[in-house]
Amino acid sequence: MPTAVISGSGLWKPQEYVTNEELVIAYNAYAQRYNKENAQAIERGEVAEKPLSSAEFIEKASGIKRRYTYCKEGILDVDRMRPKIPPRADDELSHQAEMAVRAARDAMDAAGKSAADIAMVVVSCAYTQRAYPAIAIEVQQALGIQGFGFDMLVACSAATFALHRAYDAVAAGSADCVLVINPELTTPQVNFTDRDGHFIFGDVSTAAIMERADTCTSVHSYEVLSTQALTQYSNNIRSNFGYLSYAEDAQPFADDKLFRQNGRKVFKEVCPMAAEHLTQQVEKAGVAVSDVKRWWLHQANINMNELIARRLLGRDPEFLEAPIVLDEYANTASAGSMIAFHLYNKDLQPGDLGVICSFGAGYSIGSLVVKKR
Ligand code: CO8
Repeated sequence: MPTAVISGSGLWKPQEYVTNEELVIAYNAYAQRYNKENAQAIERGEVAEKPLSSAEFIEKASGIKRRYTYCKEGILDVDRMRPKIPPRADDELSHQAEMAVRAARDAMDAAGKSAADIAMVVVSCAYTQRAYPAIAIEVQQALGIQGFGFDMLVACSAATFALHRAYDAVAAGSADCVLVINPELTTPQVNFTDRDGHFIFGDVSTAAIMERADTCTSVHSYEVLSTQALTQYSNNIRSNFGYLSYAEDAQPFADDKLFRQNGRKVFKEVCPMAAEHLTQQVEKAGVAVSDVKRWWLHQANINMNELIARRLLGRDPEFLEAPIVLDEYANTASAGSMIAFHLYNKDLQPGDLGVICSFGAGYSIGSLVVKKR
């Protein structure tokens, strides 16, 4: 069986970003106007008053200071409260394909691969902007890649689960070189009028190349020692957005069609699941937790990551043991652990071990144990 390696990673981030302070000013103005307009119904108990948000709470509860936005326009406009993304014609590169292509080129450069080297393209993320034609096939065409491509949706575990598929393909011999891309365009699904969730997400795109070890020429490459996935059904993170709205005569952009969660429950349930999964995963790879030099964890909440790292290590982690990118990027769905990997892997030495791990909606947990070559 061929050995599979991650031979390059890529990152593209938008130029625009929104700080907590900007977000809170816009949300509070919206909430105060809403409460004024609905004062009598609130008084009668028919409508719930909108509570105010605070930048201090957001940073303390999540570790987030700001988030990149593919399109900032509209998000802070109290008359709109959502991004204003200009539509593109069918014969133009779609927004999400453009994000994907930018990160893909970065990963291909890092791995020293050209379009001719790649056999399979997987676009995997929390949402694709349409069902078909697949974004992966559009990206394939834009990059001039032969072979085949397909899209995958696994919410926050989309990147790790796609890397699993890439590993399987390389190991089985069905593709020698795979391009995995995670164009996370999350802000159109954020309810910016909801105090509990308006601060959580940002937009970004990540990519990685998985190939056979014997074709790898990259300076920084990682042998995949093992992969592991776990899913367990939960309604605690949910979006009902989907194509049935048309037939259900449902409002396609109602609150239940946007991202919503019971964050406290998710925190309590997912932390022990993730810690247990990771312990089993490194055991399966035949290594001890203490041998792992770096944990590239999913980035949803700083307190969550610190708790999981403490459970694993029995002490607080050093920054580089489990790097955090939440302050700058916020939660970027599946891209979080890949941003951490991309920014913090080049200092590792040959033989050093690391783990890439995601956890989130589904619930879903995915991980890969890797060794620097
Ligand atoms: N400002 C001020 N106060 C607030 C705010 C706010 N914005 N929000 C809540 N509060 C208040 C609450 O009302 C509460 O007040 P009280 O104590 O008086 O009742 C108090 O602050 C504490 O509230 P919480 O208990 O809710 O606060 P937490 O400390 O639990 O923090 C978090 C909330 C940050 C949401 C936290 O629970 C969390 O991060 N949980 C983990 C969630 C998680 O990991 N989710 C994964 C989601 S990502 C994913 O799966 C991908 C989905 C697909 C992508 C979607 C793209 C759109």
